[in-house]
Amino acid sequence: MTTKLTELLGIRYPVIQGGMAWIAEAGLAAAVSEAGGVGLIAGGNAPADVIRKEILRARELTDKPFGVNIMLMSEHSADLMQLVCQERVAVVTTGAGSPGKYIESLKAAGVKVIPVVPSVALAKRMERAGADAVIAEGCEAGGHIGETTTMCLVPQIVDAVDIPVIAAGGIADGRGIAAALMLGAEGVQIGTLFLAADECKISQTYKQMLLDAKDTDSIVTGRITGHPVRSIKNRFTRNLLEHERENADPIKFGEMTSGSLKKAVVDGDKDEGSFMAGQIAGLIDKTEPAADQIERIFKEAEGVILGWQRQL
Ligand code: TUI
Repeated sequence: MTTKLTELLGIRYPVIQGGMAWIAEAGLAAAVSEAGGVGLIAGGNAPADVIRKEILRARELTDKPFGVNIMLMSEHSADLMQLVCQERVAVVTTGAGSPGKYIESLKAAGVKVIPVVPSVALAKRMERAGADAVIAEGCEAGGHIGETTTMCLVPQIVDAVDIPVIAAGGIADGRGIAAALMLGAEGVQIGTLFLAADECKISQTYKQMLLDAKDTDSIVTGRITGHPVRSIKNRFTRNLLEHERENADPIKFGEMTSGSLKKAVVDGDKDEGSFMAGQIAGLIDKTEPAADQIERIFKEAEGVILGWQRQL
């Protein structure tokens, strides 16, 4: 499948793996890249020396292009920007803020820049600042999200910018990919499905919660802090929502959420962990190697598109 994204990055399938903090390590990134997509190492809140080791480890596992996701709320984001320039990583995606001030130096180092944007206004700003593409991420996605759905966000951003638009949020099979392409996207970013990849080393509890999740099992917390997060409903999300309704103290909220993603990913603490996942979790019912996931969903997409063309 050839699109502006496959041409921009020199890849086989137009899919970028989500930059899931604490989760997306070299092993997953390399597996996705080896399979023909673009794997990402998540910077999360980690310092640069940790991510440097992950970059070197990914290079041992694959000679295909991979990237780093830089979460701009991290205190280490400026150091990570320097690191990816030094290491000349193929591509950087960003989340939870605007990477505007870094784009010039990234491009000078030959790093492709693809910011995640939750709005038309930020997409336009990123295009003016020199971004190579944007990821339009709808609020169906897991983790930190904006307010607009993928279905509404993607076509509006496609109309507003000339750079390629990648659709994200709610995509986990070939129908989702085909729909994204119909909306004018040049590719997709997929996070939640890759939680079920064999190479994704999260706790068994996290995997099982993902496989068990139904359509209505995710919920958004944290609106009072201005940083809403979607995760799978559990005691932790119930406590947070109760706090939001009754006390609404953002500082206490920060204390309640601190360390909760690690509790999900590493400890498998089903009551106190933050099990970030998108609304599409309900569609995911099996684990398999990342390469099988990618081949399966793109074969499905091709089938959906060809079947639809035959009807015309
Ligand atoms: O970043 C994500 N998803 C994430 S980051 C994360 S770690 C975290 N944990 C708790 C609270 C906050 C973060 C977990 N999941 N997706 C990309 C994304 N970026 N979604 C929304 C945005 C975004 C929001 C505002 C991007 C830019 C933005 O700009 C505001 C501005 O500066 O104009």
